[in-house]
Amino acid sequence: MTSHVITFPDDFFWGAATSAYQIEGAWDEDGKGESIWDHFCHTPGNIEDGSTGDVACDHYHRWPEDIALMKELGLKAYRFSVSWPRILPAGRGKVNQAGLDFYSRLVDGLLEAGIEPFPTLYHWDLPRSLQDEGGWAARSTAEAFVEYTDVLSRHLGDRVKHWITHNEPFSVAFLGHQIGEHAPGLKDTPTSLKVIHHLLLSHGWAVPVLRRNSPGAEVGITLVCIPIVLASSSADNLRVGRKLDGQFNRWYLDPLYGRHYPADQVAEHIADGNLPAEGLVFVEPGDMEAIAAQTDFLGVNYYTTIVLRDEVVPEGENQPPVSSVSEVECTDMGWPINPDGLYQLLNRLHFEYQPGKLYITESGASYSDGPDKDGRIRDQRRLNYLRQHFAAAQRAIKCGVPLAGYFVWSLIDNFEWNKGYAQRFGLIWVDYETQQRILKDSALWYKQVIADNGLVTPT
Ligand code: GCO
Repeated sequence: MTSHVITFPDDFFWGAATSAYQIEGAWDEDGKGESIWDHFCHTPGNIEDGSTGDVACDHYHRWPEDIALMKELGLKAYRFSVSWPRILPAGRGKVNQAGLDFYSRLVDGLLEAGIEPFPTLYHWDLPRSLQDEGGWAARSTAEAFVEYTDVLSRHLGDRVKHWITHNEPFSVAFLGHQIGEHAPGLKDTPTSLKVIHHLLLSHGWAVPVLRRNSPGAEVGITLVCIPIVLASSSADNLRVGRKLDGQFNRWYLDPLYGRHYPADQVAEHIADGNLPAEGLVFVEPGDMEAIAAQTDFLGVNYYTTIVLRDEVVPEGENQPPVSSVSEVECTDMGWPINPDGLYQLLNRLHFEYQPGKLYITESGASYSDGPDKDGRIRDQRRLNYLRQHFAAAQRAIKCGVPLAGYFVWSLIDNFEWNKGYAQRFGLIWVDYETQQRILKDSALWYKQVIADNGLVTPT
């Protein structure tokens, strides 16, 4: 096998990502309000290992140590999320100064270390009091989000140059409101459609607020994109693939880029009884224009693809023929590994939607490898995963895709939502008993990639 060296653009943002609830802990400290995730985890039966994010990685107290680790890796950028109930404990109204101060110190600490902060405003921890008023199914939550955006960006807007409004509206809608595996634990597709609309609307309304309070900053949104791999070009496989692509990808991308919700999907939802015959009754005049606000970049979270099997599926059938885990190589999450899917996705997004600039705001793999007897963590599988996906990203750049950065999910092992602490995505190992951090082999390798702004890849 031969190998060759590939390099990245000079100003490429090599980063790592986390989110507030998954790492911070300190769930009720310094005036923080309760979030829907606090409530969800405190309700027995919701989390597979019975754990919570009450302490998590204790990042709320250990952030200086964590920034020192980022510096050691040579990270150029760090994507984190802000906990809305730390800033506005009841979701709107009274501001909690201690919450603002925490993120202010974090941003200053990052800048001092030469690391560009990429905050995400909403990574799923809605203030519980807003859920009591209907959560994202209520239009008033989108209004409250604008208030929160205003408070936060007035405070950090002078120092933050990259803002991400939302993380994965798909997951909020699907996991949280359709299958009930995430907070708030609802199983109600009609409600989830309203939820998506209000999430997207709140994004659109937040864009001008961020532009006003943070002049010159880049503003964007992060979507999880899940390409569908067809098994054949049979009419049935194409039909199923297009439907899934509509559900997972186009329903979010199309409105954000000015194309309204996809008509084929609207028709399906009406046929399935998820929407009334009149269609999208919750869309008010001006909404679609607001959602399509001009942004500076699209953040893409990429982990996996859905691999179809070629089987005839009756119309209206809810379970499409998806390949089983034993048929394809998967990570510990049971997610098929497909670096080529990333290459194709980046090209598709650039070609079809022209978002201007792209960042991979999350990409990574869960493997449970822990310390060997000598204390070293040989997570070769994660390293291979990253190497292959970095190479796919670089191929896309060579094809003209304006990819400007790559954030590995995740900086450290953390609370993986309803899976608890069993799944480990970190470049850095966390011993949850002692809160000790250890750089895994993948982290040491990544450090070298960043230093070289490139890597050696087999051809
Ligand atoms: C997501 C979230 C992360 C997850 C990660 C692994 O994309 O689901 O942004 O919080 O932890 O994706 O599942």
